[in-house]
Amino acid sequence: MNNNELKSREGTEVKERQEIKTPSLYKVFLLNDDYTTMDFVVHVLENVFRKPKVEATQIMLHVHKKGKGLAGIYTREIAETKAETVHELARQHSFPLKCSMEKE
Ligand code: TYC
Repeated sequence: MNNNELKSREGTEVKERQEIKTPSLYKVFLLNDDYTTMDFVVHVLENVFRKPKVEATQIMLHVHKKGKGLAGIYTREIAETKAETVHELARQHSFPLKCSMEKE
């Protein structure tokens, strides 16, 4: 008898229809622009994406040189909230910093 099966009182095995779905994951990218300061991008990577300073600096420089870079991978709602937080923080500081999301 596995996890999805219960024993009824008559001793008959009854399968419960329990669907177990693994959530889809989404990549959150930071996009380069000409106006957001390097310090602010590093601050966002440290405080929103919880990256250590050295890694945050490496990601920021990658975005600066290549145009975009991976900030983190999350389930959909968490990825959406991270992107919203970045856009709101950027807006508050009058920077045009943007994120994008891609389903893995
Ligand atoms: N290109 C910006 C500058 O030269 C720095 C920057 C890096 C901006 C990464 C956005 O996602 C970004 N000040």
